[in-house]
Amino acid sequence: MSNIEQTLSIIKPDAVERNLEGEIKEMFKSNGFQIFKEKKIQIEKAEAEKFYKVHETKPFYNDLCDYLSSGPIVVMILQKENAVKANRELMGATNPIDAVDGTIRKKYGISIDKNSVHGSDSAENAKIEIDFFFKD
Ligand code: IDP
Ligand code: MG
Repeated sequence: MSNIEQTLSIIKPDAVERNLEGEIKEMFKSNGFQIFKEKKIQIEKAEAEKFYKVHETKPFYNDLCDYLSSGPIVVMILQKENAVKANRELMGATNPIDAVDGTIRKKYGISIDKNSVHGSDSAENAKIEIDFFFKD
């Protein structure tokens, strides 16, 4: 049975800053994702705090929110069969050191905090995150 899904992807400031937007989008497209919607924005720290609220008790929360709001990002709705899981696989592990060959984080990630991309971790969170950036 077909299960076309949408998931939220973000090209994070470290990757936008290194002009990797085009190459990363090409990786999504060549792996069968359709970029359904996209926009390049810079968010306020307060918005980053809201977006990453699930991590508010973590020691890295403040730095994470400073970082996500530190420069332009590209937010995208990606569409594909089982897009949530497929995107997590293409992104690779949170820490680029642990990411396997062929993944975006292996290829472009600098460190656990500057790991180039965000991707929703469940279908439920994908809906919440898509609404967060694209509901208007
Ligand atoms: P994910 O991005 O692979 O879903 P999460 O555990 O949801 O990883 O963490 C969100 C983001 O927080 C990560 O992408 C990374 O940028 C940052 N992060 C996660 N763990 C650490 C850490 O131990 N130190 C610093 N930053 C972290
Ligand atoms: Mg996550």
